[in-house]
Amino acid sequence: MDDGTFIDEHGDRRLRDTEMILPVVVGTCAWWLGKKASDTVTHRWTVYLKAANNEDISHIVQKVTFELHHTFNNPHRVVLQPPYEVTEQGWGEFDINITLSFTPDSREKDVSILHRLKLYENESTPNTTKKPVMSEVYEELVFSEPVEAFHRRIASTMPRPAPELSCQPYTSQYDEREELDKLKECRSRVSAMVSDVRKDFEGVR
Ligand code: SLL
Repeated sequence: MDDGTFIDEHGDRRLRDTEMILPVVVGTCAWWLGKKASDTVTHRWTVYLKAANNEDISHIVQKVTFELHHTFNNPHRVVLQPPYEVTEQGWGEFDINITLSFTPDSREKDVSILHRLKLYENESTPNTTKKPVMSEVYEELVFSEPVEAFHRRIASTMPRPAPELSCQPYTSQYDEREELDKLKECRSRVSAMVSDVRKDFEGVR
């Protein structure tokens, strides 16, 4: 009888035609040090990864690795427990590679997200020590046809709030519904563009 599962090539039972979506936010939060700033230390900043709804995801995520610029001591920072964040001091903006590793029972491959540390607002906005410069991106991690046992374990775990990030008061609230609507609108705009291009192309043939 078809119970909606199948056995993959490694012998794991998986859920057919099922997607598990984990909405996350990666961000940086940077404080200008003002009078305390020196040439090499102008800012204190934090890079972080969190669930978009601020829930604890330590039952899904085994570790988060933040790859800093090589000018930092030990640039490869591994965080095993939430809050998933690294705080540092420095002078320059750079791309941070953030790698998520999932719990072994998920059988999921690591996922990497590149995020740029932002220290400055646009040219017309002066530096201030009153509030940090934020840069956040919402991402949806998709587990397609997840391992059944992993899916069951996640579904039966009581949700609980994650420990607070050091810049929690400045992070945005993400409404999942709203983000999904935005994604849907982008997709339909892209498909409209594709069909326009196709029509133009057919016109010149
Ligand atoms: C830039 N491409 O030129 C970038 C590099 C590197 C920032 C930025 C290190 C601080 C320390 C630091 O802030 N590096 O020495 O501990 O703008």
